[in-house]
Amino acid sequence: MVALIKMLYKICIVGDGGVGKTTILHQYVDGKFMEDTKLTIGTNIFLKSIILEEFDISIKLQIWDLGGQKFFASVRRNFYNEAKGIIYTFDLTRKSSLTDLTEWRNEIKKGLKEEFSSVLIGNKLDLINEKDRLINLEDILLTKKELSVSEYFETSAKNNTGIDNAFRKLAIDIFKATTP
Ligand code: G3D
Ligand code: MG
Repeated sequence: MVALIKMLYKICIVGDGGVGKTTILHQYVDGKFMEDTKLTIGTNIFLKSIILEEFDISIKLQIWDLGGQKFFASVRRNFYNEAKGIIYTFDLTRKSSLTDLTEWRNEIKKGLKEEFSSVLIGNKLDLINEKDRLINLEDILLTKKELSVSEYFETSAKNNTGIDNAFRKLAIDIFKATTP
């Protein structure tokens, strides 16, 4: 099937430093687990093309990976301009990274006036033991509601679990939200 329509969507990935944002993007775009990503300073932009067969479209995702350091907040605000989608990311082994997402949402609300689609990712699934989860699912679902994301995904950037699904869902949400 030939993809007829081509789209370009800007997406921003946010969440506290160390949750795995840059590692997720390396895995998603290059198919590699980077053992030592440097602390992201400023912004990285990753490109990834995907085809949504069911809609006959080809989408280029332009994914902005923002430095998590608080002192960049003033610079960061501009980076949300024109974004159509947000990926909120937390670390399944660090509870504060989940609760901090509400602050991330407040920042985005200030910087992004247009409607946007969003999904939630709990990363580092490979590090947790199902029997004694540090963060319980109810708390995650509460945050999911607070952030008004469409879906929650658990991922491992180490094992490449769940990442494709999360981006695909976000792309579909954006397509549906922006196509008349
Ligand atoms: P950030 O971009 O959100 O700041 P990074 O986070 O991508 O720099 O990742 C921070 C650390 O977490 C890195 O380890 C990285 O290898 C690790 N990491 C990211 N995702 C996963 C995952 O799914 N599983 C595991 N086990 N580790 C992960 P270092 O040691 O370089 O700090
Ligand atoms: Mg980073």
